[in-house]
Amino acid sequence: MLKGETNCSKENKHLLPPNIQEHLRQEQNLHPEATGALTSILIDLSRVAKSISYLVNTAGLTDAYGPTGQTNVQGEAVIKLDERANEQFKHVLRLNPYVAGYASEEENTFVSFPTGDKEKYIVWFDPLDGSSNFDTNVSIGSIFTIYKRISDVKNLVDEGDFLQKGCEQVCSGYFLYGSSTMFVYTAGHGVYGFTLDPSVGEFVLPKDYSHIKTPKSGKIYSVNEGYSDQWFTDTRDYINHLKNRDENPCISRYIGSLVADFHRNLLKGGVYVYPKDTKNPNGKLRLCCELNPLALIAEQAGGLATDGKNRILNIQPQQLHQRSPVVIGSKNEVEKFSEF
Ligand code: FDP
Repeated sequence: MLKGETNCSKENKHLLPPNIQEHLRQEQNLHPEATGALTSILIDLSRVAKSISYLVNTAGLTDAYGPTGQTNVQGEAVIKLDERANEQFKHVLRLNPYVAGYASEEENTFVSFPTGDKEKYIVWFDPLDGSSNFDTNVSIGSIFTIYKRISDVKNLVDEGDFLQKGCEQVCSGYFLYGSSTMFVYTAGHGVYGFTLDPSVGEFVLPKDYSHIKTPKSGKIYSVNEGYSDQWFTDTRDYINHLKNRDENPCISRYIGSLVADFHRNLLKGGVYVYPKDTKNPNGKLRLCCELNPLALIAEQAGGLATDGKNRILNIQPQQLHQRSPVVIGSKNEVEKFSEF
């Protein structure tokens, strides 16, 4: 030990927080049955996060703002970065030896890769969520989820692989392009949030973001109140209750970027609601590529996610781009919705 150095400082002072590769290796070592496939996919996804983060941060310099002129499968205007982010995911997943196919929020149907014995996972992703906020430099994100394929490995993946219930997810997460870029994921053993250190180009795990837990109750409600004239009574009564309850009345926070709204509420506590209403009988958000991944994160952090009645993770998807209403966040506030 050097002069003046304590045991404590010797252990911790100059140690870097683990980067994502080190963290995933450690996690893999805890599971002797692990083959390294999931680690490999997550490391590849962290590269996708870095490249999209770069595209987001330099968009004003590279003519990346604005629409392409196309509309996607949802009938929404595709912006240039939607397309570029989608390409980043596809390119990296196609080269990963463990991925048998993917489905994207931006594309009509899934894509299968020629398979051998190794390709046992499929990946669902939303390449750029909240993209209508992008041109104005508001926080946006990407969402992904990974399932084990259930079809025979001798065949190409089929639709059934992509229509699994959310409770079958092996791992899910999101990238948040905010005041810093974050990579948040769960593989069913807690939620971890990495921050991109731009000085070295690595995702590192700050101590406070290891095993993220969401407060059991919170005072934020997030909903687009511009649609309140279209709401059904249950939603209206519930939101009124949150605002006017005696203990801890809620305040409104709504960015209109799902990942950013979800992430804030995850850390601070509260509830995000995208309800069904008279114009949108199934709400707006997509079950497979948006709600299931976030529901798994919410539950792993101690929160809940329902469609108002049913656990999101128990819903059997019937269609690839199926929508669902959602109430997601702190346990107390989500449970309260069922009383309305
Ligand atoms: P966007 O259309 O900009 O991609 O999933 C779509 C989404 O954004 C979410 O990110 C966001 O929370 C929601 O739509 C916002 O919808 P409203 O404008 O209807 O509130």
